[in-house]
Amino acid sequence: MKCIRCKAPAHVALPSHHSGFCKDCYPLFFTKQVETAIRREKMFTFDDRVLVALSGGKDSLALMLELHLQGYDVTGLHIDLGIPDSSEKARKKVENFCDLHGLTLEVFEMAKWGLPIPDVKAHVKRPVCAVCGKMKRHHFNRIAVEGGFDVLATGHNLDDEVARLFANTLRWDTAYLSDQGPVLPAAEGFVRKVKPLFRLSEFETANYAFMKGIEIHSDPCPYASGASFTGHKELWGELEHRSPGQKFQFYQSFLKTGKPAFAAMEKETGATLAPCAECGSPTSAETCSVCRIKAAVRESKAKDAG
Ligand code: Q46
Ligand code: ZN
Repeated sequence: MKCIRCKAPAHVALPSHHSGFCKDCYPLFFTKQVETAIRREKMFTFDDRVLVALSGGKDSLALMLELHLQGYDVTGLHIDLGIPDSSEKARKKVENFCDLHGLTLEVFEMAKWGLPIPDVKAHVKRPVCAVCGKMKRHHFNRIAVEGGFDVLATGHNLDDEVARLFANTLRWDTAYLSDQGPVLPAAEGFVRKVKPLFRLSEFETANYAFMKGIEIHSDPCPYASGASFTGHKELWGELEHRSPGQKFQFYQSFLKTGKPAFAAMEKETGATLAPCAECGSPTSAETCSVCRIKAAVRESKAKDAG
């Protein structure tokens, strides 16, 4: 196969795009996809301050580098979860990456805030990943709002989005289906959230990270159950193999026809939000779920100690 741009031998084959690219042209394809996502979905402009959530994995670092190279005003935000061994390594990768590219980075430490994830694992009965995810989303939003950022960008790729959409569809979870998409508009207490990599697959993002020489944190989290959409991703991998382009079509069709219908349904049932009495984040209860979890862990630890 030859590179569709320059006719040199292709390095990466992309059946869903009926094309292939050489090493030099592939990053241009990647850039184009990100540009298209930002422009068509009106994600942000060059005047906006963009906070980028950085886990240390390939997707978030690839996104940060690409937005920086395109000239956007980006700041990285890493949440140090306080998980022994794992969190130090992830943080180091993010810090090294930002140093290397001269990028501004903010680090938020869960341990200093009073609730490292090992405490969640030890004291909360719910699955640790559900609580960890909730905590991360809470702090991403809070820090973006408090820092006056216009938008929060995350490295979710097409595979992540399709797997999540599929899981939401299997449950016909109308609340999640009404919200899912590459852009979640700003609302009272919530910053706008965007996913500029939603047109690119995990394979395509990994290729970009590799070609750009990005050093990523690839060790799995020691608390990962392995269940997080892995089965759905495998299923979709099979469908995509049989019929290249299926994933993108499924997602795009949902955005066009499914999402507006679910959004209209939810509009009628949506809860009203007010600031949390503890932290000020928007919530439908008096205190938000994150503050309630933190208080419950504090109580449980006190009980154990005394
Ligand atoms: S960090 Fe947190 Fe993940 Fe570890 S505890 Fe689960 S959610 S697996 S992306
Ligand atoms: Zn709160």
